[in-house]
Amino acid sequence: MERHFGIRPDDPASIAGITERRIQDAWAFDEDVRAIAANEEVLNLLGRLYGRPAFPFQTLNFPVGTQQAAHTDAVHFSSIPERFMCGVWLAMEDISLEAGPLMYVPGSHRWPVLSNTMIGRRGWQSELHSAQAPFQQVWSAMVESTGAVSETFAAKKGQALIWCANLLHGGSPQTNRALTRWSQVTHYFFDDCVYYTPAFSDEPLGRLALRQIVNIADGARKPNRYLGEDVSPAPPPPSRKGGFARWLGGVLTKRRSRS
Ligand SMILES: O=C(O)CCC(=O)C(=O)O
Ligand SMILES: [Fe+2]
Repeated sequence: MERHFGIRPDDPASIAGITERRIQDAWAFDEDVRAIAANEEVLNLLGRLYGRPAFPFQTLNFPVGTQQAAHTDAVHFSSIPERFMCGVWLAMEDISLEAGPLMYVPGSHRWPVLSNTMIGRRGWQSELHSAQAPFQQVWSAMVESTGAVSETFAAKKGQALIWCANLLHGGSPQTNRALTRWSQVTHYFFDDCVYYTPAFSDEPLGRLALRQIVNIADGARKPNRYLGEDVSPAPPPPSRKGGFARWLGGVLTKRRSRS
């Protein structure tokens, strides 16, 4: 991992100067990342907490703090029924307060889940540089109006924090640019749900940006299931022009007009 990011542990300039600040889905080529994501104890714990089997579907590895504004993962990854998603953030070293530790807003996981409808925005086939951006102001207003106070997680190596889909979390400011903050986030869904991206969906119109999910633990595809029925779109025909999104739009329109 250090080599991947061009970091030399004894060279603070190599840390301060890194250009790539995260790597997504390193599980596909790094067995350690995959093993952490598929850890049996974590899967068993999540299964007990949520009452459905959990499976990992995405990993993120961070060499340094993200300094991300507080957000929920529920705008990126949601499920039907809602809230069957969580993230597990794992410290890969003792995290200094100056390295920009993870922060979160205790209790915010119980707040309403924001949707495009609630903020007066159309999501379907929209383009965004960040799926979080349209919601940022409302999250800040919710924190202000409730008087909620954020906490930082000054984690020791090996400690983990589970965030529910709707928990506000982010990276606090990194005040020392020479410090690493090695950490891994694994995102989990639970069995027998529909998996989709709310930021690009208009739920009241039935326009769902469905996700094609693979279980990291065994590499198997996880179908989108609604009350036991497989509602996954068939894979796009290879020769068709116009991309997956347009094809998916067609599938959903046909499905709607049949019912
Ligand atoms: O590690 C962080 O600072 C936050 C990461 C995060 O928000 C995420 O992976 O969903
Ligand atoms: Fe997040």
